[in-house]
Amino acid sequence: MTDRLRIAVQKKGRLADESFAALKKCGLKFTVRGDGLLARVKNMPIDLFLVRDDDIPNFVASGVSDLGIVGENVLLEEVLSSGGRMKIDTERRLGFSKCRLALASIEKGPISRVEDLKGTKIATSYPSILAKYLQDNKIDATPIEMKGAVELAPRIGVAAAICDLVSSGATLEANGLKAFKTILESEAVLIKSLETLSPSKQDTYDRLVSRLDGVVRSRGSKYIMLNAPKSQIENITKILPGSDAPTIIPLGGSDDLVAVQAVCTENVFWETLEALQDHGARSILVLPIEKMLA
Ligand code: PRT
Ligand code: ZN
Repeated sequence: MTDRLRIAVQKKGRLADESFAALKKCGLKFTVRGDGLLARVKNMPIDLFLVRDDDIPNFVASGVSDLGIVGENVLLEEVLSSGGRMKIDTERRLGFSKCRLALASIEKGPISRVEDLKGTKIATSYPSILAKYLQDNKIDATPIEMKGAVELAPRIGVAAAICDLVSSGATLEANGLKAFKTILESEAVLIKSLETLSPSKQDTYDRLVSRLDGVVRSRGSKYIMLNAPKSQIENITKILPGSDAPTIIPLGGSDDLVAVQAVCTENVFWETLEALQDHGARSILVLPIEKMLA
């Protein structure tokens, strides 16, 4: 029935697994099968449309889907290439599939700065984003659209530079290329159609988004427990990454030691634990957080 909330997600690829994982962490139960276009969520009135990522913005803009999960790079490219006609709300940044769209050229070649691009051809799968960047920065260069294998363009003489997604940088390096300018930092976002949701869909949407917020917040968050001398509490609180008000509990049989417990919203590195130890913290435990609800 039409009252099921419809979400467009990538069927297969770099975005798909993490999109499915995020939805599953929100408690949605579903199975993705072979080449089906639809996955029905069993325990909530939600249907997932399984499509190519490039189709997601259009599915949402046209109202075929109420929501979508897509990379900002694809969203911006589709919106720009529609000449601004495509209208979509971006509801949330989801914190996964992070990458950057960067300009790169042959390492130790003649192009190592944006100014060197004048009069060149630049191969990219993101011609609209690149054209806008060139226009905004008054650079006279020509985007050459390639659907794939962009990193091969300089070697085969198709273009002097490329504008492509980078995450670890290994692909650039393997092709003798070096990034010299990031033009977009991207991550997965939740997008929404401008159409008003029916009250029952709105209710499903509100529950889903509140859970998604919890999933995003708990990602990378840790629960820290430790014992510490009372006199060091102020120093210890300063060291705990991204935590505001730790819980402090007296320890039975000790006037001097207290137990400190805190949610840390940033990564807890070994260096942090060592600094805590230097301030007298002992029995330090770092635990993963599975869910968080405000
Ligand atoms: O079939 P469909 O059209 O759905 O998928 P697709 O082939 O267009 O996209 P896919 O699955 O490759 O990527 C989906 C989304 O994942 C992208 O739109 C980005 O938002 C995000 N993402 C995150 C990435 C990367 N990281 C990434 N590294 N997408 C692509 N890459 C490629 C990049 O193009 C380059 O070829 O990986 C290579 C670089 O990686 P490193 O680690 O070597 O730097
Ligand atoms: Zn794609």
